[in-house]
Amino acid sequence: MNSSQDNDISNFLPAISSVRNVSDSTNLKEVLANLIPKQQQEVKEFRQSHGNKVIGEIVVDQLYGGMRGIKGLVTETSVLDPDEGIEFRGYSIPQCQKLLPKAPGGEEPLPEGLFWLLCTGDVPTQQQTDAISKDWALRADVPPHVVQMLNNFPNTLHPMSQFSAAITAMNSESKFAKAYSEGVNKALYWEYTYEDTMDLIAKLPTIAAIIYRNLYRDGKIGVIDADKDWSQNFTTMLGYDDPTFTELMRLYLTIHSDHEGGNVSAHSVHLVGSALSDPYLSFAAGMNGLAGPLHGLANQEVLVWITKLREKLGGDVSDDQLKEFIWNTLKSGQVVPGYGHAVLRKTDPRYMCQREFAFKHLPGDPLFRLVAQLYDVVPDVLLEHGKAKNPWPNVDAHSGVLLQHFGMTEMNYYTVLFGVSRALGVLSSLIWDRALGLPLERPKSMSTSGLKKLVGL
Ligand code: AMX
Repeated sequence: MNSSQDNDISNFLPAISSVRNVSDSTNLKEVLANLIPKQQQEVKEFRQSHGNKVIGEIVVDQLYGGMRGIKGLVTETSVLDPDEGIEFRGYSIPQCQKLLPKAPGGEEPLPEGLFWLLCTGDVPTQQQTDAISKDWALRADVPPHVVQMLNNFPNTLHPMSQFSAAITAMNSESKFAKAYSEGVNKALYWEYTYEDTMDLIAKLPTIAAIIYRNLYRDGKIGVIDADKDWSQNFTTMLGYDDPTFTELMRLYLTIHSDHEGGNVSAHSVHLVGSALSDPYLSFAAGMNGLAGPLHGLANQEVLVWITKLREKLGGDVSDDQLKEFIWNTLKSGQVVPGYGHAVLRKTDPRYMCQREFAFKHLPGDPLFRLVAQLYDVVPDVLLEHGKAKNPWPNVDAHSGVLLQHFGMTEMNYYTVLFGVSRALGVLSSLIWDRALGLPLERPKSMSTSGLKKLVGL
């Protein structure tokens, strides 16, 4: 059996019924101010008419099993289907690649456009997207105490720890925290959350670039250009001038942004935000979750694992050698990084679009060929192993190999890039959490003896 699913990207492309855009304004805050009362009303009416409706049942195993499948959160920005993968406000990744505005001469979507889509549900115009690029470029400066803190960190401190600490320390700038301390009306929370969100997203590439240049280069970062897009400014600050790398970054920052609300990073941001911790503190919590090896750090783990594989087996490897290496990983009680998923039950479309990018831009790259070969071999081994509910690759199986190709070989750094992107999804969600007045999150927990009583033992 050949395990690889058909890699024709059109398989993931449902019909585009109608492309929505209802506003010409290039001011996102103004657009949101018009949208929010309508959505508040819709939710109010829905709760009044259906608030008591039963939508599921919970079995004991789900409490011990990481709450898989329990419908317990509202997230407006994206929905994850086990078979089709992520939909950003109803649009699949291939649809976003097609519909979202591009940079001049570029083919990949601008993440700024995706952010507009996540916030509003509308595919933005080029002008609306460009307005976000400009706004973020103007907000990109990082306060001196954060720069100083980053410069003082030992180079042994993991980039994700540096990233999270810098984000936490930036809450000195929080407009939400300031307004709250001055007694702002709760109806205005979303506006201050919006301002913090825009400031924070704008500053993340600068923080990420300082960490990269401090750890792996000369400590100096390039200058922001207000006429360039967010990804172009990011790659310039990182010190990369290959336009294809910038295109990769536009795609990368778009596809890693959001994966509905239950994943560890999104859920952490929502949970901490529900205590009205400001967006900086809430986002830092999400980044600490993203730094876990079963979540975002898997992109680093994949490269570490592949590097060990190459050290052991050399460059040209047979399928049988690969199988043996994979079995050894499993027998030693480890997971195969980059494979499996808590929700998805097919190959991750984020993997597929990175594979498409590789076929287009680096078809002969030896590491890409190895990753493609693994796609043919790993699923059968995982199926035979019989544990993983999903034997197919996830987003992290592919991202490192693309970054390596363009010279970003520092695998410890990869999760920081994931984190910069994740901000788009979890912070646009946080704006909506505040707009809809979602309360403090406080689910009920049970002890085993309490559960036993509940089932009649
Ligand atoms: N290799 C080996 N075993 C795996 C596996 C893999 N890639 N994926 C799942 N399994 C195992 C689990 O460890 C579990 O074993 P256990 O019963 O002994 O505890 C069993 O299969 C059932 O797990 P599951 O229900 O299929 O998955 P899950 O929802 O519990 O976990 C995930 C999902 C992603 C953590 C898991 O598939 C995994 O560990 N994958 C490797 C790490 C990885 O790639 N993470 C990145 C995910 C995407 C992301 O968040 N960035």
